Amino acid sequence: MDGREPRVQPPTLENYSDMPLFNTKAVVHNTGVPAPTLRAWERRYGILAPRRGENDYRLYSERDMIMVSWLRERVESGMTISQAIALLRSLEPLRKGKGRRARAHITVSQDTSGQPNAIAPSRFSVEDLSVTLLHQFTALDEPSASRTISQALAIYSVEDVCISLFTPTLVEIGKRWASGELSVTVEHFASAVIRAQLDCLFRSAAGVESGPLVLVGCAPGEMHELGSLMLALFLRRAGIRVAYLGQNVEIASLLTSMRTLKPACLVLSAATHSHIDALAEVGHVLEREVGLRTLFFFGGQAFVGEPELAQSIPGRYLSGDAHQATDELKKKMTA
Ligand code: B12
Repeated sequence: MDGREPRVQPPTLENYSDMPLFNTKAVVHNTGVPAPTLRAWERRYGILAPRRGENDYRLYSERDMIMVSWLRERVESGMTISQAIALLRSLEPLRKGKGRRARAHITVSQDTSGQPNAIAPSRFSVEDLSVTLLHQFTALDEPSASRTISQALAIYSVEDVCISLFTPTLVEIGKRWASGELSVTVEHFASAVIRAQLDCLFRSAAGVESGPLVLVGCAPGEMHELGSLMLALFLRRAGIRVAYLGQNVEIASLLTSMRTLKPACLVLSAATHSHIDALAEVGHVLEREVGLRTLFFFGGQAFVGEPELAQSIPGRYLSGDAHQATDELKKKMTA
């Protein structure tokens, strides 16, 4: 994950005693996991190996209890127990500093009825999740793709999922589409699923109702909106009051709203060169608006590797991804 640590850390098991001291009742009491579930985890996944005390009772260690509590938390966050155990096994080597880059690996999982179900990741690095997601998008399998996204969100922050999972997956889809390997239907399907997910995160993030307003949208004519929607989401999560304007903003009516609302910033995104002139036009229109003190920012894929293209646009160019732009805007707004 581009050097970023997963949000979920594995339990530091070696810090706890492995002395077999606790009976099943104590483990149930301390972890909240019922005894039959504990025995099922033991039997099916071999994760616990209680020793036998007097009267042949099972005895667990403090280390066992920490592991059981950790697994319970993962299950509560939406994983199946087999996924939680796979996650534990894939995080352990990372924590011990022996992190070996996990090879892309996909398995067929089973649902609760024991039936084979859709492709599910057996490892949880973003690279592996991306391979799984690509597979699910290609199969137009929305329930599985949504489950993979939920798993990613259970492990990584929203920002990391957007920057390190969604963005490279979409870029890969774009490459495969351009080379004819993947159909436009799959491209549309994948962007619709991701857009719905971003929209859901955006609507459910607690938005502030006062303070300087930031308007975020796409340059006139620009239909690539996922980058700007991510930016709006990150800004909202950073505590900034934001309104998301969507694709292809229409400048005349936007200006009417801006005269009333007096936003602190307008931030527009361009993904392709063909919309750079439209950004320049917005900049010129805003320059002519005497009395409107809105700062005009722009950025996006169109400028990557060619920042000189920004010079013709009256406004402030923001380089970097949506996460870096959020930090930058936050600094500017609190300065
Ligand atoms: C999905 C997609 C579409 C969807 C978009 C759906 C939607 N609701 O957004 C649809 C089907 C509409 C589409 C249409 C087209 N597309 Co298209 N599309 C893509 C694809 C596969 C993914 C785009 C995406 O969402 N990426 C993920 C986002 C998150 O990345 P991003 O936009 O770069 O944003 C990141 C940064 O740039 C930055 N950022 C973004 N905005 C901002 C703003 C600021 C201020 C800052 C600081 C940072 C920032 O932060 C983000 C996170 O890191 C790309 C492939 C690719 N390489 O991206 C092709 C791609 C962009 N499309 C391409 C093309 C050619 C087209 C069409 C012309 C195809 C056609 N013939 O119809 C049309 C043009 C439509 C238009 N008028 O704009 C080409 C562009 C080539 C080029 N360089 O000019 C690409 C690169 C595919 C390719 N490999 O050839 N597309």
